[in-house]
Amino acid sequence: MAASFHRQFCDARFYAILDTSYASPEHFATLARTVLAGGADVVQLRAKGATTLQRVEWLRALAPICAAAGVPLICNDDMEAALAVPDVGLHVGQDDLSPREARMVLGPARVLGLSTHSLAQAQAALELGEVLTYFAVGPVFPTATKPDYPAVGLKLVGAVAALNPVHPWFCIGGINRQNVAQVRTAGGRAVVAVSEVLQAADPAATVRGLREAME
Ligand code: 3NM
Repeated sequence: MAASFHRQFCDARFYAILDTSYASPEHFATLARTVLAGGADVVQLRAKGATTLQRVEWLRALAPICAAAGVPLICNDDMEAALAVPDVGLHVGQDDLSPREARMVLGPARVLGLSTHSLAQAQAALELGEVLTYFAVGPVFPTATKPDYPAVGLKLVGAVAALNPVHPWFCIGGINRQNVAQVRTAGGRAVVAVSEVLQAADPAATVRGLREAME
């Protein structure tokens, strides 16, 4: 399933998230172009508290920009919004729709990602095989973007790397230009960063720096 994305996600080093907690949706199109110019390999829309209708509107604006760059566009935690826009993938958390249910509804062709927060959850993700396109591991460091989740630390990054996951996987949570090298050294292969990029004076250069640190 979604096999056509496997290689692309394996090659991905930086996954950008456009998050309404840090940026106004009116700036999303410009921001998408900026993070793509910096080399973002994946773009996600994360709009907690927005309506499906709003997410669909924002996804529709982002879709042609991401498509022109050949970069997958993912919607966080809203199946209905994802399905409303051609080729948009879905990211689910542990408390959302189960990955198997999500895959059944989403169909075989679209990207499906899952958040994991422990070794057991990462192992369970691996057992999902082709149901999943990728998974994320975090929060690696404490983060104001997901304040209710305790940091899992670099030790979990090392433990997941030791599993030799067949799925592409991303480290997320509190990752910045200062600590990204530690993520790489611990065995991380690709990263996601939200606040570091969206609060940067130069988001494109920040993406470039984070991406290069993972190459
Ligand atoms: N998911 P920042 S951590 C959205 O562990 C999100 O699943 C996480 O934002 C997880 O780069 C996180 O600003 C926050 O820390 C990432």
